[in-house]
Formats: sequence, C-alpha cells, structure tokens
Amino acid sequence: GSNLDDPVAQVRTGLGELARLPSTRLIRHSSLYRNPPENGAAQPDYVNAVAMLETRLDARDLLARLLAIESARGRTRPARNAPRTLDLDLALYGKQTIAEARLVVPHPRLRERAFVLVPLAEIAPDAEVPGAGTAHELAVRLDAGALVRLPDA
Ligand code: PH2
Ligand code: MG
Ligand code: MG
Repeated sequence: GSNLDDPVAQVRTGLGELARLPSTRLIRHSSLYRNPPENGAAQPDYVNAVAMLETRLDARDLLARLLAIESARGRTRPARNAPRTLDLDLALYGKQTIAEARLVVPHPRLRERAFVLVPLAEIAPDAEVPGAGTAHELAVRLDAGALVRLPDA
C-alpha cells in the first residue's frame, strides 16, 4: 500500500521489486485499488494491491527484504499509521502461523481489512487464512464499498 508521492507508481514499482527478489517468483498480483485510510485518519487515499510470491526465502528473510524495498522507496516511520510512500506487509506465508516480536502471520488485522481481502480474493479466492477460512469467505463478509478497482495500464 501507498498514500504518498504518486501511490499508483509506488505500488507498481513495489511489484516490480518483488519480481526481482532472489530465489523468488512473482506468481501474480491483483488489480490496484484506491481506498480511504481505514483508520479514519485525515490522510490521502491509499492505493493497495496484493501479490502472490513463490519463494525459497524464509519468512524472516522475506520480511527483511520487504522492509529494505520500503526504505529504498523513501519510507519513513515518524508515527504509527503515518502516511507512507510504500508499505509492504507479509499478510500470509503459505499456511504457516508465525508469532514473533517483529513478525506476526497471518497479519493481525487481515480479517478486518477489505483492502487486503478483496484483492487477495481476486487472485487467490481459495487461499486459506489459517484459523479463519478462505480469502473469498472472508472478503464477502466485509463492506468493500469504499474500494475502487483501478483500470490496468
Ligand atoms: N495501512 C495501514 C493503516 N490504514 N488504510 C488503507 N486504506 N490502506 C492501508 O494499506 C493502510 C490503511 C497501516 O499499515
Ligand atoms: Mg507494514
Ligand atoms: Mg500495513
């Protein structure tokens, strides 16, 4: 997700960087979706998308590389939920459940977030969210009214 400095371009660049990760293949990615900040903060709208990777990187290594891509895009963290050039979250890692200080998978707020579940259901409706159901089952329960799917380009 991005809501600063040309969010559409940021997300596209992020997807390109994911495709270049070592020992990793970008299987597919969702459409881009414009939507308001879900925490109700007075910030620019976000553009969000979900990518599916096949990788030999373990979850910690993958996370470290996601954070490195964010930094390279000028991501700073002045405060929690501050507007950002690029946020790359590890929402799911296969069917694994991970609970470490710096990495919780599935992402703790995944189940409430239409901006994650709707794009996830677009590319992987049968993806299992451990302990919760499939992406499709979870997505249809949420109000996706604020999500605007952007045309491909
Ligand atoms: N990320 C947040 C907080 N709120 N809202 C939207 N629409 N999209 C996001 O990616 C997002 C958010 C914290 O990471
Ligand atoms: Mg993040
Ligand atoms: Mg996030």
